[in-house]
Amino acid sequence: GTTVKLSNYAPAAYLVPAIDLTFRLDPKRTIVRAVMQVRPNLGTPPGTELVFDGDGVEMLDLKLNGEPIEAKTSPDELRIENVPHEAFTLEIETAIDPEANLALSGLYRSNGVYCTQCEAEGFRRITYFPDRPDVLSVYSVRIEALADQAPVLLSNGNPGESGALEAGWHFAEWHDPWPKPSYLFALVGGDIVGSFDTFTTMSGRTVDLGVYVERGKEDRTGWAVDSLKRSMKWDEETFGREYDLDVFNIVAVSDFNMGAMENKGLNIFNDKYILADPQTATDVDYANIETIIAHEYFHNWTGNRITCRDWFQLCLKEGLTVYRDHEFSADMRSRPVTRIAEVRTLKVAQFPEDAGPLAHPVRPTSYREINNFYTATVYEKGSEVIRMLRIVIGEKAFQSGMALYFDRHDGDAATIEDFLTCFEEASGRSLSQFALWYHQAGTPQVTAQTAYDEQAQTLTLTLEQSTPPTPEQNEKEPVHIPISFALFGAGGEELAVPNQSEAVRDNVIHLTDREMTIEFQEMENRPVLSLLRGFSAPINLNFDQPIEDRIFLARHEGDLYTRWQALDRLATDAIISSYRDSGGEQLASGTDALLDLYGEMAADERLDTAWRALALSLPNETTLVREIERNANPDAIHKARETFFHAITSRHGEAFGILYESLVSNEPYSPDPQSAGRRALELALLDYCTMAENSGERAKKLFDEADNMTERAGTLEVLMLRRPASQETAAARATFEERYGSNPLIMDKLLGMVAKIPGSDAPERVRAAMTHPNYVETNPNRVRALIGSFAAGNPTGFHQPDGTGYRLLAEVIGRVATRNPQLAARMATHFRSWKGMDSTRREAAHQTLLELRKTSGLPLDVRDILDRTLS
Ligand code: HT7
Ligand code: ZN
Repeated sequence: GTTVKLSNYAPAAYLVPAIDLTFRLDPKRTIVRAVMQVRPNLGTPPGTELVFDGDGVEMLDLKLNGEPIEAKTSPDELRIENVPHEAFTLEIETAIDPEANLALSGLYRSNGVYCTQCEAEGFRRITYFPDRPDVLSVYSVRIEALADQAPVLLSNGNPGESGALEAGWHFAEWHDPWPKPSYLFALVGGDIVGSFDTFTTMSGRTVDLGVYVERGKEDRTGWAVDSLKRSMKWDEETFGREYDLDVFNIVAVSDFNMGAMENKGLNIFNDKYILADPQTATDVDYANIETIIAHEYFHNWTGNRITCRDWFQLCLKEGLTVYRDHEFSADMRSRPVTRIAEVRTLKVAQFPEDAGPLAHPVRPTSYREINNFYTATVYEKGSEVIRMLRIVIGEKAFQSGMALYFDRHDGDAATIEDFLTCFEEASGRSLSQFALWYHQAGTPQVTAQTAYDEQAQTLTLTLEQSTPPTPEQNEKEPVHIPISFALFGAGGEELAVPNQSEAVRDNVIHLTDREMTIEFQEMENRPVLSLLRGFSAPINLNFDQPIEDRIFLARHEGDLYTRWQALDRLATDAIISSYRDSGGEQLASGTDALLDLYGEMAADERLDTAWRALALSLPNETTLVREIERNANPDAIHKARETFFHAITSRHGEAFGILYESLVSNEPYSPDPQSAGRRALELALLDYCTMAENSGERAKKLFDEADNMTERAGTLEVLMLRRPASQETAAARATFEERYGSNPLIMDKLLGMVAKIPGSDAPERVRAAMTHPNYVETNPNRVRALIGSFAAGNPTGFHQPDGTGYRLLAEVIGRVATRNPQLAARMATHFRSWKGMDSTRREAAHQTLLELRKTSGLPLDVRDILDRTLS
């Protein structure tokens, strides 16, 4: 495969202002007739060859202005040498095989339902087309199908005519008035069932809403419909964005490569992110559904009305839309609690990417396979960059910049430069240094040091930044890092900090040079400094702050996110010290005050229960492994974390038991954040109690009595991970399998638990689970639940020193690669941290990767990841 470079961008030679598509749906041979209005782009010289993309399509018929024409056609390209230098009509008829399409890109069948996935380059698997986001067309679609096979026929836009045809066939027509790129095209046909509602927009228009699912699942759509209506309202209230068609449909399918897809007026979802009721979905499922529905809906403006000029600009829509869904969730739920979850995700998914061989800028400049750039860096770091932008230019300028962006670029295929220009104009500031966040890969490291001068009553803060080298970027410039901060007096009161300069204003330090020194004056006593409040920048902060100060912040910091951050840092440092000092066998010295804090926080009823639950959940093992950076031994990390967990348990086990009992409730299930918070705290405490009592009794009791999936799955997970070989675990697991064996999404939860049981026999356990009839390797949800959870969520199991974990992953990748390259490539990214392991593991991973790369016929998606991982 060749490398695509941003620097080679050139506008399309031919545009397609309108396209009429007719599909005659057949499982093995669907016929697609496309009638395109084509015209040369401005600046296209006469005589320029027309080149359209294709991917595995069979050409049946080709006409230009109604006449057959000579062309060079291959399955992956259409070339026509002599086309008129004016508008003309191109008619293309192609044949495709949806049932054989296991790559889940283009038109495929999921459980008998015809559906499409065209982002990024799937439309070319349907017909020949300039399949690039800067070619915008008005689509009219006619779908014909057997009425009993596909009674429901959907596409983008508004519905037109529909009716019966000969021999049991029927048809439906759709028209989308908004010009859109081909990646937003969608079609669905199947025996699916809709749940309907309406939404009245701010200008008083009625929009018909439909959420379609496979037959039999229709009573699990209520939460999705509710989330959609709240998203529509929120975008009107927050950004003044109104929906722009008469209908908005969502279809849930069971085979899908990602979470969901924002096709204009017809979002298609992985059904994991639609289906919910108290019996089958957990609180986390409810929260995920809410935020993903919002995300896809928000794309209607950030992505669809304003799209991307080319795929290098992916973060233009993805980073911004993640930012918007984060804000939505913060408004729907608790802001500090959602912020904690965001930062945890960033640290578990994006920081390791940025620290390893797959690191790339938020806006990359080259790729071999675009599907490999739907990454945590583009999405999550892309969102953090916008959050920083808001801090850097201030609330008012940020809001005007957004309004200007929506206004100026509506209907455009835009770039990051277009986006930033709006904020430069709105703020009157240059963003040329800030733009480095889009161009430089790697997580900046900031070192902070303080000195208090009692005589002069000053606190001096010295800051230093650097960004480590990343692939193809050795030298890094200093970036503009907004560091929110506060100073606290001994009584816990926040001290007023007068503005000092442009660089230190409104409780934000703008670190723009490599080094900076700040003096805080008139400090009668040594204040406690809280740095990086709210995680105001995606950096690694290296601040050698006295433990007492951190404990103080964990008690008194007024911002609840930052209070958690102080606690998280304390716990991380304690666990890493234990790892370094004793291989995790012994608790680090000086942790007494910290251990006390856990008891205090668990019991503090002034604090939100969801926050208390997060405070009790210790730093993630994967994050701890990354913090070690070099020669990591995941077994010792696991040990150190367990030792710390044990210490909390010994100190507070009894109190936690009493607290736990006070939280168990027989109120009927409700997914609201308060009730979810109560369950989260209850389950967090149960984990400690189960260890303290060395018994699964409490967990089994709640498992038996629970009326909802959150507590059933939560208790089963406590049992499976804390007491894998106990009687209670076996009994609960058997009941769970018996009750939910026929619901694959619930069985995925069990697969995830099996995958995460730590220890050397983990690979064997995963191998055994692979033989279960529920594990179907053509379905991405199954593979992600078992293999993804194992590789990403079980460091001791995956990083077995003898390489059995690595070989297991490699085997699965090898098998999946031939059917579904995108899924296989994503699984291959789990090797990304291999260089940070100790030498035994490193060697085992290296051998496995080299072997895997030798596999013949590996698709480009997988080769690209392996080549970069090994480089
Ligand atoms: N924009 C969507 C990305 C997506 C996707 C990309 C590649 C292959 C399959 C895909 N399915 C969905 C989803 C989103 O970010 O909203
Ligand atoms: Zn998105």
